[in-house]
Amino acid sequence: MAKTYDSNNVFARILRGEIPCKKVMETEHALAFHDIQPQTPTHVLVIPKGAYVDMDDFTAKASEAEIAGLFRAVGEVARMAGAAEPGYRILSNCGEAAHQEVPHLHIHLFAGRDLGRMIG
Ligand code: D5M
Repeated sequence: MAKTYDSNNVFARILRGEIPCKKVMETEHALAFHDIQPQTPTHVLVIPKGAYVDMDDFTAKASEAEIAGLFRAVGEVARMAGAAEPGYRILSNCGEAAHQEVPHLHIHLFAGRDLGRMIG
């Protein structure tokens, strides 16, 4: 079922410059900024600039360039943060079952400590 994008969600407002963020980097297709409630020493959110509700919406509708651009940005942010070694975790909550809070696709990047073992 097609999802309706709420253009007043907090990340849409950040993209429009209506509310501030602690920017890490920006490219043609993506914006990365620090999470306001960090769960790890490094906790960055990477979002597409296009209006996509979640990973399901994004992978159904986005162009190849947007998809590549988002994932390139995730890798670049991890390298910028010095996290490629010893490593990091990425996660994207998609929909109600995953308790997604902000309805604009975002990829969490966690790093800066041992992240433990997590499956499911
Ligand atoms: O995660 C949503 C995440 O978004 C959560 O970790 C807090 C973060 N958040 C909420 N508002 C802001 C602002 N204004 N700046 C930065 N980070 C923010 P979810 O996967 O949807 O549960």
